[in-house]
Amino acid sequence: MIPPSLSSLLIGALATVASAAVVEYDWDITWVTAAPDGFTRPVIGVNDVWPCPEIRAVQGDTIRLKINNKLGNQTTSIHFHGINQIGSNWMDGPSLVTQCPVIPGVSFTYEFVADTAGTFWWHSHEMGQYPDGLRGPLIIEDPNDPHAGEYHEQSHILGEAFLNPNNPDGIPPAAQSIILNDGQGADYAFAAGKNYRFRIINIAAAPSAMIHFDSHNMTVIMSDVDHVEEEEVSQLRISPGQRYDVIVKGAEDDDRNFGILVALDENRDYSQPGAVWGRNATGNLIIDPEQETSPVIVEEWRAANDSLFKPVNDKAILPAADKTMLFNFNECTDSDEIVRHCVNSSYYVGPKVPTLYTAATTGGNNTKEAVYGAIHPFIVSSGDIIDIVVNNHDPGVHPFHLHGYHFQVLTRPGSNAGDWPGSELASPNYNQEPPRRDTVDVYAMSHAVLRFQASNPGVYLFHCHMDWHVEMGLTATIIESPELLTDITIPEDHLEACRNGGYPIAGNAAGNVEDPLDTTGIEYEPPVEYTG
Ligand SMILES: *[C@@H]1O[C@H](CO)[C@@H](O)[C@H](O)[C@H]1NC(C)=O
Ligand SMILES: *[C@@H]1O[C@H](CO)[C@@H](O)[C@H](O)[C@H]1NC(C)=O
Ligand SMILES: *[C@@H]1O[C@H](CO)[C@@H](O)[C@H](O)[C@H]1NC(C)=O
Ligand SMILES: *[C@@H]1O[C@H](CO)[C@@H](O)[C@H](O)[C@H]1NC(C)=O
Ligand SMILES: *[C@@H]1O[C@H](CO)[C@@H](O)[C@H](O)[C@H]1NC(C)=O
Ligand SMILES: *[C@@H]1O[C@H](CO)[C@@H](O)[C@H](O)[C@H]1NC(C)=O
Ligand SMILES: [Cu+2]
Repeated sequence: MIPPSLSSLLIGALATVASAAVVEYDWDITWVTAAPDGFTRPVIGVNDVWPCPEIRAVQGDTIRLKINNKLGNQTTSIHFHGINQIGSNWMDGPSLVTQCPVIPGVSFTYEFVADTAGTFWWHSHEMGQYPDGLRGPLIIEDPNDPHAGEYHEQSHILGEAFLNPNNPDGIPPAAQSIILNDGQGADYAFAAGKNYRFRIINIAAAPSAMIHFDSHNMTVIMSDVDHVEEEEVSQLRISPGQRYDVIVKGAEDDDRNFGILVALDENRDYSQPGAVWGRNATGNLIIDPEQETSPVIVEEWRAANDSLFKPVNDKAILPAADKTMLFNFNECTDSDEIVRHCVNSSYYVGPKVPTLYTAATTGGNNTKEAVYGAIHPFIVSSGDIIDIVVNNHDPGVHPFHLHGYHFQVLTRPGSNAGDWPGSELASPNYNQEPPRRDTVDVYAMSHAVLRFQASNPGVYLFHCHMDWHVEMGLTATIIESPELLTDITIPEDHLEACRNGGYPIAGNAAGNVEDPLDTTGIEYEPPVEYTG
């Protein structure tokens, strides 16, 4: 049974929507051969087609997506990035967190309410798989869009790095090329004086992108799915997982075609003077198809500071935290001398039982960290105000993503600001009207403080969204009100997916039901053989 507090939340949400529809998709997940950057390779598509389709619904609709794994040789799962899954945590998607991996030959259905409007995306949340192509936009239209009528048409642009999955040295691969809108370049019909809304999504595996429209500013209206006060900017930096909705107005009295420059900064500190990013690609705003577009010149990359955007709704900073999750990120090595990414000196190692199922089946022991194994469990209660403090001890910029919530960014200094000095020293400088988002850059040798109020019992990953770093262990798990998870109902086809794959569905991280406090069999070291 769904705990009463959850059902009333869900019913409340549904009751406010007049004409909610069910939007259904039935997808075969298949290998396809494609050449998005001119280089032919196998990619993972849907119904034998790649690029993968967009999911689109209206706020309040129910999205029902059935996937049939026809890959033959890989397991899969789908995450809906930015969707909070209120009352439906088991639909969140990450493998061995809220579900079992879906093995070849098996079908699995996701169903959730599209309760928030904005620009989301969906992607595989299974072993570094989305860089092979299994990802796409998820757009939820707002029936009461405050910007309705202000722009001419909707389109999206995807800044994406296309990566080589062959990686014998275990070094995170560097991007080999950029693809825009799943091809070489992104062209848009454009006209002077008209406004266009762009939904920009970075679905890359690792690199962040700088974006600049030649001779045009962008008016930012949303960061991730949160409305921000309109802000005119010339350059944006967008890291994997992040989205921006912007309006671009065609310049009057200028009928040239204009380039859109997307340059990968590879997560180095772009604020160094004179930085040039050689891996770049252009799209085009086409006014006259007969004309050439002149090259885009950027003198200096100086992206807008997204921690200064102003929220439109729920402006005030939440009250002081009840609990602080410290997340110290260091590079480290495992017992096989393989480089890992550590949280508090240890790396995430996946359990045998999905963490949500462990919480649901270990009774009163589900409030003890020991039952969860090497997942960096952090147990909180619904109602608690939580601060996540990331101390980044790495010389690169890393984008951190939280499942299930859009947090307030209280402080996010630039590079070399050092560790968080503690609440007493830091809190007087917190932004009193902090912007919210679900993926935030944490700068090199610096920190960030992120705040949210727990309100939806479940299991939530917090991880770097550079997909290779997830594989290297850079993940923690927030477990909210486990005592309310003991009687959740997991859909039968989700349990069937576990049985089909030979995964246990109950007990501690090793599947021990009799004695959940016995940690025998829990893995604390990653498998030597990487099977992704
Ligand atoms: C799985 O099949 C695809 C398509 O035939 C192939 O490219 C890939 O290398 C195979 N192996 C693994 C481990 O994915
Ligand atoms: C873009 O906005 C800046 C202020 O943020 C302004 O100085 C500049 O003139 C604008 N450029 C264009 C092309 O509108
Ligand atoms: C884009 O890349 C080219 C080389 O491919 C480089 O010459 C140019 O400076 C880059 N542009 C920017 C603005 O970084
Ligand atoms: C990291 O360690 C600190 C104690 O040093 C602890 O308070 C915090 O909860 C740990 N964080 C995680 C994610 O386990
Ligand atoms: C953004 O603005 C904040 C607040 O003024 C500042 O601390 C930070 O260094 C700025 N730059 C970056 C990259 O966040
Ligand atoms: C925790 O598990 C142990 C067995 O390992 C059992 O004896 C104990 O009753 C359980 N505690 C709770 C609170 O359920
Ligand atoms: Cu990272």
